[in-house]
Amino acid sequence: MSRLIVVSNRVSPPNAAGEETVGGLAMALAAALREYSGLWFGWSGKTTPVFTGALDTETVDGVTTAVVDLEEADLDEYYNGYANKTLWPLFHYRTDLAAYDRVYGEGYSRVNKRFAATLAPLIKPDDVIWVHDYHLIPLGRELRALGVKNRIGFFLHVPWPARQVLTTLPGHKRLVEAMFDYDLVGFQTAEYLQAFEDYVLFEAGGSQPGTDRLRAFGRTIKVGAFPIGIDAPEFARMLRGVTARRMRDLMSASTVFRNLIVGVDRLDYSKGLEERFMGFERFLADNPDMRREVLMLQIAPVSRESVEAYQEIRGRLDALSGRINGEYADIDWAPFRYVNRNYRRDELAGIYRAARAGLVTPLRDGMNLVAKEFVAAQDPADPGVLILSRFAGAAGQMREALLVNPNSPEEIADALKRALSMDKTERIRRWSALFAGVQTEDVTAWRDAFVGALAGAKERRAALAS
Ligand code: ADQ
Repeated sequence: MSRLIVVSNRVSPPNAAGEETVGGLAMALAAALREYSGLWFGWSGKTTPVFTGALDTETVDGVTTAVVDLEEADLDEYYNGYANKTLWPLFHYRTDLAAYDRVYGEGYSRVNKRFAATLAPLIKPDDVIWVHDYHLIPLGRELRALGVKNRIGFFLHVPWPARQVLTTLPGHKRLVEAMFDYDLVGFQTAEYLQAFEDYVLFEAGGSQPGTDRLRAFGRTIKVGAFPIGIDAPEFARMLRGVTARRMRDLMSASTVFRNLIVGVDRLDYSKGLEERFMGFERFLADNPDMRREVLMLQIAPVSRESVEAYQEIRGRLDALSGRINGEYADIDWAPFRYVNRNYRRDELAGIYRAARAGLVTPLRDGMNLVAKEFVAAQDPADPGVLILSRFAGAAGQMREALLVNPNSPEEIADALKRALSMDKTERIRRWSALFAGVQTEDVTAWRDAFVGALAGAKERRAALAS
């Protein structure tokens, strides 16, 4: 079996797998690599005055991580700049927040060149390379420029926007052209894949030589939809552990006689938190008889704090949560708990299990793993109800959730009422179908589907000749 090289912006240290807190992408990749004895390459998360390309490597359980420091300017222009101020908002349909600055674009291309130059000497002829996410779209192109002939695949974790949105990005064609240096390009859902095809056919003047092939810029690539899942066996193991059980008991004790509604997200404007808070407020206003029977817990650790849009949304959420409790709290009860810290993954598992309803209402989301974790954590004999945004990638697979338009506080309020009034038979029926999907379409299935498709992608040279 060929060695798998995974490249992503951030790399989680090998000993962070398991219960420690790491992001959705990092957890998925750690799980994906475990069976491959592969190499995981990316940024260390640290900065250095001058870029040296010095690698810090570590091998644990057969997985080698190799990380490199970046310069301060790289952090500003590539990570906080082009990745998080330009591409992230744009790919999440927030053209109002997207900043276009040539300096950011230059930083993005410089860092991708630096990553390529640092990685290239580590690549052996049979290695298969798998590049992840919007930070690294041009990496394949830079590796090709250095003569790397290996199979290289790219997977986008976030949504691919509609052509009309993407074309607001200066230099959009260059970005898409770079994707044609991969052998396989994967998206989370058929909808994002379709949006990509639409761009290639109608903006780039390309063609579709086969159902899973696209041709443009003089090259043919393989494309596909590969919905990511959670590490289901690992999650089940955590749920049986003492920390998860203790957390569930703690939550149950602190919500006695009340139904717990839970939301867990990074504090990000794409997650629909303002609309969600207003949806809960609306529910309290519309349902005086149910008011004192509920408690909502929103966990939202702050992220990307150096980007202004994140500071602004934080202020607005603080104000909204204060307003809800100010309006509805009583001397012995407050309806809303809003917490800005991280929890261990096994603690989260226990929190999900104690909840009667899970509110997962992003305005846009590539997939959303919290929806899947919530389902995986439920008690089969008395499961909670998942309320899910129709604009999360997960909605395509999780049709038995209560699907809502996350822009509408009224729809969220109605769905909450429905979830909290739902009889056990219906809850079990919906949950069983959701759980079956979460179990089978898990992270291992995702990895195998992508790596299998990449192995089956035609040799690059053959593709060029076709
Ligand atoms: P994210 O935007 O990070 O990921 P998501 O898929 O929901 O979104 O993953 C978040 C992960 O972080 C979950 O595993 C969750 O348990 C964890 N998490 C969230 N809040 C936490 C907290 N307070 N403490 C501890 N852990 C917390 C991106 C895309 C998604 C896509 C993933 C994977 O934006 O659409 O699903 O990558 O492809």
